[in-house]
Amino acid sequence: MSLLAKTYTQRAEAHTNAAAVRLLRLMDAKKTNLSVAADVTTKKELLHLADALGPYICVFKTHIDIVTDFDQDLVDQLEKLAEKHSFLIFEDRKFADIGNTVKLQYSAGVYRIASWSHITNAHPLPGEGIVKGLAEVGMPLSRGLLLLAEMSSQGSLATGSYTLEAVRMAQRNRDFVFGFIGQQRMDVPEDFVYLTPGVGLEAKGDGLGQQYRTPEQVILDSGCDVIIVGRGIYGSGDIAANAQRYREAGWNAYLKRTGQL
Ligand code: S5P
Repeated sequence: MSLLAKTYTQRAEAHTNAAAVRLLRLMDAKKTNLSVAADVTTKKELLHLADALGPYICVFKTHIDIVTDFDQDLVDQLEKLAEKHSFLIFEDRKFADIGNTVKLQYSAGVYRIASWSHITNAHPLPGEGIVKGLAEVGMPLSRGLLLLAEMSSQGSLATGSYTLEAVRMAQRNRDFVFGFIGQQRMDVPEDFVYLTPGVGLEAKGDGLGQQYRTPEQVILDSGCDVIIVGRGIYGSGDIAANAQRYREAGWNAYLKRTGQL
């Protein structure tokens, strides 16, 4: 059976990374492959989005360093909401330094990301030491790492041989790296989970280089697994209704892909 015809649950069986197994199982259980990108700047807004959108999502993606009034209580409350609604937390930190530095950025400082974020991501740019450094912190905590193989933004330099090298780096570190931030699935034998930003049902871009595709293009045509949606959900109108629309579009595309619809 081809990888793309398999359900998330079937794919979970072949994964060894704890975060990947949890994610794949909870997507089928909750019937959602939607992740919300909560790019808001106050604790109140962030917690509101997590509670209001929690029922519709598999992953709550944060940029914790944009929250002006960050404190430990925010993290405590976010973890409670993750339990309540059964979603994983993904701090979109995009690490990009040498192994020793990212190890400290991941474990220490004000945010102590590794202590609460199930998933984080890194640019492969500095070379494999970045994965090794993050793994020293993340593996004992059963965390998972995504490599940025491609970006959604116009003019991105992460293309061609850079993207191929990202995949090779992931193949060599499968215990910790379970997938990618990318725009299209690369044809390799290993099962990697693809989380894909740059998703919008209406807008085509944002005037600052962002480029949007539809959930169907992402899940069905490009073979990715999770749609990441930010402003399409919280930008205007009823956020729960918006989330439901994206959830349905993403889920139907997955059902079509796996022959369930
Ligand atoms: O290539 C990328 C990678 C990421 S993680 N392009 C992106 O847009 N992102 C993130 O996805 C970005 O940091 C933001 O949090 C989200 C997209 O938000 P939206 O409002 O454009 O949907």
